[in-house]
Amino acid sequence: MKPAVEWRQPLCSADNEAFAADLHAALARVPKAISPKYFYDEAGSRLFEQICELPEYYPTRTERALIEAHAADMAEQFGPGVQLVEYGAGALRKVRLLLDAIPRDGVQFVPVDISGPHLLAACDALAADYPGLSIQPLVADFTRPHTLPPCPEGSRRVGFFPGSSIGNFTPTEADAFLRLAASELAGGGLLIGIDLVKDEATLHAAYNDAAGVTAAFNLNLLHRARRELGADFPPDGFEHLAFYNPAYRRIEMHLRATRALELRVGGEAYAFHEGETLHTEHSHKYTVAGFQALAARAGFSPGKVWTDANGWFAVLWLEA
Ligand code: AVI
Repeated sequence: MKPAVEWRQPLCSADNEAFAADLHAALARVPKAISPKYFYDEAGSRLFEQICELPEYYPTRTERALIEAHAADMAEQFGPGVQLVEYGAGALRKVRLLLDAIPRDGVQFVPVDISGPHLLAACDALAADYPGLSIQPLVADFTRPHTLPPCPEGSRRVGFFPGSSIGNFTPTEADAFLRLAASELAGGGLLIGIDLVKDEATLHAAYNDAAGVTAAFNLNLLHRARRELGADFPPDGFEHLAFYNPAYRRIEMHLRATRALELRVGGEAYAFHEGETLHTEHSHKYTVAGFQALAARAGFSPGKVWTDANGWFAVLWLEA
């Protein structure tokens, strides 16, 4: 069967080169640390989708329920014509709830994601379910300079950044992203989901699920390095580690060496001592006021806030 949309393009070798360069830098630094963006190859994106359905992983279902309950109110903030830019678009599930609340002819949808095949498959599915919707996917790292399609005349450009993905940025990266977003969304706004500070047990369980899916997601980074770069990380040489660091209000994920290791990546040798970790992700938890202050420094004015009854998650409207 013919695909609903024909914008497929192969990922370029630059993706592999960037991964190789960043992995070398990650293994050479002390302590060893790499950007979590490399989790999201096709296998990693699939594992992340499974995480979102886990009973322990509350952010996805809590945010989904918030958007479901308040989509019309959220869409009202956008105005009548909108170019909706979803940053780190993934499976395009949550945006459907918003799209259902906006007249189809009043929206151009621009999903931006680094994982090309995954994004394009999600766009096919969206196009099939929303005939007539204008979709302009962009395969790009949205944290780096990129060019959005021009905003249709009479429309406001609105960003959508759900899932508390901003929590995976360092404070410096979050500030840089918000500044970039404030500038490209000027005259419009940003609808953003943030995970809130809460009790440690709930947080710990969310990143140490009983089924081991989060562990597989974390370890997939090493499988990816083996597959794409020929790195010789031994399969049993690392284990998943995730804990809440209250000083930084963040969950930290690491890959911990189960024994002393010597390994090679593309001709370079690296050593791990037993227990040494490669820091793979941090997931910052915010307060609403703290996040609004961060956004204000980047050029946004605070708008409406929607939170659940437990106060676990918040969706914020920010005017750019
Ligand atoms: C994508 N991001 C918001 C997730 C999070 O909760 O920080 C990634 C994740 N890592 C482990 N589980 C989920």
